[in-house]
This record gives sequence, structure tokens and C-alpha cells, in this order.
Amino acid sequence: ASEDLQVYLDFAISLAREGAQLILEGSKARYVSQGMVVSKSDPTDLVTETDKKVEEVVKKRLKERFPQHKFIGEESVSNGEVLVLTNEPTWIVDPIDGTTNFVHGFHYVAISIALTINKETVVGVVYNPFLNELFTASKNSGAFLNLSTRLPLSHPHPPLPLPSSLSHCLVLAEYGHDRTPHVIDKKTMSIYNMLTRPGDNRWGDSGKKAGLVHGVRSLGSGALNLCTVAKGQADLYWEVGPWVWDVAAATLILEEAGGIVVDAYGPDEGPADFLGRRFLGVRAGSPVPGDKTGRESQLRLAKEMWDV
Ligand code: LIP
Repeated sequence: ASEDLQVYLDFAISLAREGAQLILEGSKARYVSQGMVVSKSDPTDLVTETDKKVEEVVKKRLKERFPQHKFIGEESVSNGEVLVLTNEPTWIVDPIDGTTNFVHGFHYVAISIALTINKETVVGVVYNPFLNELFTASKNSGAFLNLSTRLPLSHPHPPLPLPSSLSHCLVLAEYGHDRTPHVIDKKTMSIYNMLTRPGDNRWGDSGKKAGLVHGVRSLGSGALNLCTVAKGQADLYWEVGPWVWDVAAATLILEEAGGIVVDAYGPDEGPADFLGRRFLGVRAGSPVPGDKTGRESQLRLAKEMWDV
């Protein structure tokens, strides 16, 4: 990493560790029974005292250390701060990504810290204290698990070639918090199309192609879904609905691990718009003959996803 980026990365790691300590302490509280968990805009969008405490601490430390930098945090926006991403250096923080998991003791929970410059993530840290997995990346310097293991992983499973078709993929997809019937109908239709054979479409002939993926999984955390794809343990992550704080850090981690993140609706081949709330990540993999970087193969899978 360049010297500056290394300073930012080290600071982000120390913040993630401090936040993680509070998350572990907070996990001892019996949130549901003590009424310490409340809903935000949607009844299933939960927030706990721990989310608020972690964000407060991280925000304070960042203000002290980098007073000129901007800050975007999930709970600050919930409390009425306006969500604008400018070209200024901006720290984007999700104190707990996977709050529902946190409340239920399902250990896919992470603190996510990103620094963007010119609206691009240059440093990303995602830390799951329950599984003790620290994912880090800085621009052009690769992505790592627990600081020393380069992503994608090559142990214990040797890396598989990237499937040439969606029909051989393991996909991570989420339902999200918005349970409005037409939103859920659209999402379940896309997931149905991923799961079924062409021609099986019980939703009517929408003209869309169906897939036959090997499986669909949901970890309940956009950040950890992207990091799982960065590890190479799943082929794709597809979600409509995540906020910028869910994905800003993990996007860089996946890209530095050789993957791509694009708009889940396509067909724009550029990076996904951080505020667009539609993300499709594809992992790195041995490229098919003639595709030196693997990008062509990744975009081929993305195109199939855009069609479901
Ligand atoms: C979560 C996201 C996830 C989404 C969940 C939830 P939170 O973030 O990371 O991608 O499917 O519904 O929004 O609210 O736990 O920070």
C-alpha cells in the first residue's frame, strides 16, 4: 500500500478491533427479551444499543484523527443526517452489518469501515469478531484474510475455475428488509428463476431466461457475502437493497481479490453506483482460454444474472 493508504488502513483496522470488542461485549445482552432491540423504517430493520455505541465510538475517533474527513454512518443517517457521497475523503461505517444475525446469535456479523476518495473505496476493512475473520484491502495492494493470507483462498480447497455458466454457480442472494409485497415478489421471482430450469417459469412468460444454479445461500450481511465471494467460497453475490455502508469496504476487498462488482440490473459494465443499492459481485477464477484477466468470463456470468 502507498504510505498514506497504509496509515489509513492501520487506523481502520484499529477501529474495527475496538468496535469488535464492543460487539462481543454487546452480544452478552439478551436483546430480544430485554426490549433493547427496536425497528427502524421497516419492521424487520433492527437496531440495538450496540450498533449505536459502536458507531458513536468510531465516529468520535475518526473526527479526532482526521477532522477534515467526511463521515457516513448507518446510524447517523437513521438519525437524520443527509446521505451524500462527495469526492472528499469520506469514511463509511456500518457498526454492525448483520444486525438481525447479531440479535439472533447467528455469527455472520461484522463491522465494516471504508475510506473513499473521489467516490472510490481506497481502504476497506470488514471484521467478523465471532469467527475471528479480518478482511482488509487497500487500493492496488491486494486483499487479505487476517492480514497474512491473500484472497482468494487457495487452502484448504484449491481454487476452482470460474464456472462458464450460471448453471454451475453457488449464489449468495438476500431478501432484505423491505417486505412490501411487490418488492418481495420481484426478488423471489429472480431467485426462483435462478433455481429453475428454462421453461419452468410459473410466474408467466416474462421473456426472461431461467438458470439452474447449484444453490442459493443468504448470510444476512452484504459485507460478509462479498467477502465470502472474495474468498472464492461462492461464485456470485446478488442483492437489491443494500446501503452504501453495507458494501463500500467489501467491494474493494472483492475487487482486490480479483473479482468484480457491477450494477445488479446491468448492462452498464462500469463499477456499481454506491448509492444505487443494486450489487452483483463475481469472484476471481481461472480464466477461460483467451480471457487473460478473467474479466470477460466474469462479465459473461454477470450478463446471465442480469437476465434472470
Ligand atoms: C444488512 C445487509 C444485508 C441485507 C440485510 C441488512 P444491516 O444490513 O448487509 O445485505 O440483506 O437485510 O440490510 O441492516 O444488518 O446493517
